[in-house]
Amino acid sequence: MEMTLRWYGAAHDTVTLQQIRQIPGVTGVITTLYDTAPGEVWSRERIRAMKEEVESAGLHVSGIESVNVHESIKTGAQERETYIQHYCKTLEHLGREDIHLVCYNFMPVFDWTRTELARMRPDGSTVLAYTQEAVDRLDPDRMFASIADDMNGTVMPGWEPERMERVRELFAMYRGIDDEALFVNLKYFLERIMPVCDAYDINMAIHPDDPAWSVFGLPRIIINKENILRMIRMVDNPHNGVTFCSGSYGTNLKNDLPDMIRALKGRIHFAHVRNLKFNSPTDFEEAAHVSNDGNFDMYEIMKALYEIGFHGPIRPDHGRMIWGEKAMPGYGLYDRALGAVYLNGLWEAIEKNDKRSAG
Ligand code: DNO
Repeated sequence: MEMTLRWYGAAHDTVTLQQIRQIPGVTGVITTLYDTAPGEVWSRERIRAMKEEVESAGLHVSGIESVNVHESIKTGAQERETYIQHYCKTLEHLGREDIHLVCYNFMPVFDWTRTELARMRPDGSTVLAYTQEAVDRLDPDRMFASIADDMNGTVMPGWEPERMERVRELFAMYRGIDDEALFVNLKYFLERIMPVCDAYDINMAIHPDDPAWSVFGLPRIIINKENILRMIRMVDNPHNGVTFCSGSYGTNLKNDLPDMIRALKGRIHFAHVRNLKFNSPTDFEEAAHVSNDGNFDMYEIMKALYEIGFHGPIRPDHGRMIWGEKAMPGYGLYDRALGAVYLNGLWEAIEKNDKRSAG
């Protein structure tokens, strides 16, 4: 595996490439062209400039998170043909620039959902948190307004003001679309892009829905073992793979994370590894990466990844806001750096044990 950090680009991130370069064991970044709209074709020139910037800092681009999917593709609207062609062009351009990993999601309207961006933990750190009660009480407009003030002056992925302005219209587009219809539209999209992925060796890595259940009555399908296996099998091509995100699948305590990892052997192209602390099954907050700060056994998660021969990029994910840092919530430098070092340490121990027992 390769340890990486997510980076939003110099114009959008509070963390610099130079800082990332100083985290021991981190060799690559996962990045994007943050100012592109879903459906836009990414030019080769812009991709090349992004790569050169990263490489001149002594790092490399390990993958893209995300190339966002236009809503018309998710809803199966007529304009999807144009947007699928655009998506294919972007994939081709990435492949030609030697980038071979693309993370995306198929969540209607919202990307991930949280109800608080700065919940205080007993040690004074702040974290992203979710409580179903708040979602049941608020409508999406009001929820957006209540969290917009906590973004520390940044724009969070999935919560861009342009998207929020269109929230009602976006909800209307999904009227009549249930989980089955969303599966059909995902299959259509994947079948159309796979030839390009084959030609340019692009690994597609779908990100799970977060939280892993329906919010505001919208359909959500990438939520558990059964559904993700269905998705893998319905378009049976090794380029059709997943981002294994422990923090997203882990929102549903019924999901057995190491078991899911083993079931997805060969199809996990990218991993987000983080921990959650549950106060009740429907109230959770994000935690430090170490096992004893949350509910997950991080050793078992890393061990399962090791055992399936995972060799893609891993990134520590989110993390607490600590030591007075002001950054995009979940994307500060300090706690993610601690996470990277911890996860690298776990991996090293697992690898050593394995080699020792193999004699
Ligand atoms: C949240 C992220 C997601 C993820 C997208 C992938 O912090 O994990 O926004 O990047 O869902 O498309």
